[in-house]
Amino acid sequence: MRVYLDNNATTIVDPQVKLAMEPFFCQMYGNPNSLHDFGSETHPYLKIALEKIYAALNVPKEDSVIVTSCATESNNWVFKSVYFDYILSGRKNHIIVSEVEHPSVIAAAKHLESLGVKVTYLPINSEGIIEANVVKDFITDKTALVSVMWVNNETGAIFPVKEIAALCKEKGALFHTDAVQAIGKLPINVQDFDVDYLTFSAHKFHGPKGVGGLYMKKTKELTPLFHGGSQMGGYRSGTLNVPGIVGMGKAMEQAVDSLDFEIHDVKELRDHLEDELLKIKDTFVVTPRQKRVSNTILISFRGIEGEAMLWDLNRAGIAASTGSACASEDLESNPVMEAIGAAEDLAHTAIRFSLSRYTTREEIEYTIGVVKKAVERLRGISSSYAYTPKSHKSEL
Ligand code: 7TS
Repeated sequence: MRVYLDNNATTIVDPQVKLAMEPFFCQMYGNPNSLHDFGSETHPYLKIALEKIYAALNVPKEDSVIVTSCATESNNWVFKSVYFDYILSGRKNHIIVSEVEHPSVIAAAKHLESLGVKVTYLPINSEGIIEANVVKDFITDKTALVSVMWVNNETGAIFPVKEIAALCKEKGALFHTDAVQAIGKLPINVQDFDVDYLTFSAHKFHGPKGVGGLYMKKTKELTPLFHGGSQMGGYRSGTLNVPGIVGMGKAMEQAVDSLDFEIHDVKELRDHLEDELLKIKDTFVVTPRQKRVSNTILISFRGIEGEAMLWDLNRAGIAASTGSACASEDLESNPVMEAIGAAEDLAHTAIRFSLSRYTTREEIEYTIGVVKKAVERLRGISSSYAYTPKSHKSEL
């Protein structure tokens, strides 16, 4: 059996999304900017796709949705443009990010730091959550940008972005949220709070890879990173990825339509998996279920290296993760486990299971059986588990 439980890394393309994209490879392949019919016949489809995205996020007509190549691009764009627009001009000199952002935010922030920008990395609490109040301790009149993800990709923890956005508004700072892991898992309404920029990526919600987006409020601006043509209102030049945009529109529409299923049915499967895994002794989950999206579990099995567990799971056909795939070639501890100050031996033991609307009960039952066997085998050969003093076994 092959079981895919790494949906926070990427998802299967929904067959209907694939179907919607197909005509734009070999039939309607014209460049939308060309004047002939090959080009202009793509326009209605692009319009419909963008309308679906506007509707899914409740974007008002006057605000912008700019299609990019991925979330990494959208995130980098916000940071680098804020540097050009607000920091280089001397208006502001400070940005705030959470310490558990995706590397495309952390690395962009560190790059700005190397250019002399003051950067604050907000700490998470022992449940893996950013508390809105901590922003108050650091935000000043000199803060250009606050960037806090909506949902953490490792734990599934939901961060209080609406409260943080309100604090930013009070202080005159821009607010950006990386909503990559929130789309299709939480209702998203950009008119519901003071968000200036919001990042998303199609391949995280059953759309194609290589296409993402950035929402931008009408009163805000960003310096383009790519100069060249007039595409995307001049904000992002380059020939439009027509199949990608059509696919992302369809996937976004489906993400909204299947929200109820995700919140109830996927949750039921996730909870069952979690209940069964927590019956194994010396296992820990950091973030309480009610503070997480419905598809994710980050669980530690004391005494077992995450990579060793992944190896056993992979041999049994199961895909899970020890952390962001962007870092998974290094034997590094999980960044969230490190951030909450988990003991070194536990930080290395975290495994992320992330489900999707395609996950079946049969797959979950199979996974439970495989994990139980793997824990037994790996603890049997683990010197660290054998020597862990009993008194430490129930503490993080
Ligand atoms: N932001 C978040 C919150 C993410 O989870 C990811 C990918 C990205 C940005 C980057 O997205 P992309 O469109 O540029 O690919 N996260 C993961 C993960 O958790 N495991 O593998 C990739």
